[in-house]
Amino acid sequence: MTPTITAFVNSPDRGRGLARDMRVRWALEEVGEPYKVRLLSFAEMKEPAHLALHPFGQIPTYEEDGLALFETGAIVFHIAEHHAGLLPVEPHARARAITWMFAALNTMEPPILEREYAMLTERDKPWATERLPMLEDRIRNRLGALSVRLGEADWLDSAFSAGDLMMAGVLLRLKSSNLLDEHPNLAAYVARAEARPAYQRAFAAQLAVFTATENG
Ligand code: GTB
Repeated sequence: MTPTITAFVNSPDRGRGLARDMRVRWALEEVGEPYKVRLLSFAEMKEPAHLALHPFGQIPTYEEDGLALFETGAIVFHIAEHHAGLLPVEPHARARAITWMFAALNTMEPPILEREYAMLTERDKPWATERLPMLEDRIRNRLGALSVRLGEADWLDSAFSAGDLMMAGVLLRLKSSNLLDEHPNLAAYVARAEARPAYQRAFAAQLAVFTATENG
């Protein structure tokens, strides 16, 4: 059965591929699995029908054969577990790839999100100019360590995996800052991920939603 995912009908990122359905679309494209998309407004995301799928009233969700999932990490992991191409078969390499997925979501993404929220909601506070550099230094700390680990490699653990998909998906959120460029190997890593045909297809699909919405 073709899976159905949910996405914003009118994404606040204006089609820049930053909403989290992008990571799910990308994973599905990597494994060559066709999918359907149900588009939702913010209001629809908070209605009972969607809350039954996603307790926090967010996107993305994933439905297939009576299974309903939420949380991008869980969805991408499910896709990677059920299709070849995103997780190595060798057990240790597989466990390491899964570890990178967790590292992306639990170690890299939180300080990045904290900075985004601060920029969106705290800019007018008297202490904002003092807090922002502190938040950016927390991100720098993580990027520095990740940069050392990646070194000159193309991907985090030899072949591209769901760990790289999740890590690049998280790092992409920094593209509008100069933080990534402080580490040329990380900037190149993200560019390599974006150049993947599966990423390109996923990006085009989510951009088409925004373009269609814009044009009424
Ligand atoms: N932990 C969950 C997951 O990983 O799936 C988080 C899901 C989540 O935050 N979903 C957001 C959402 O539904 C959309 S992606 N928000 C609506 C709500 O909570 O009511 C987050 C997002 C939104 C906007 C931009 N942007 O404009 O750049 C980027 C990312």
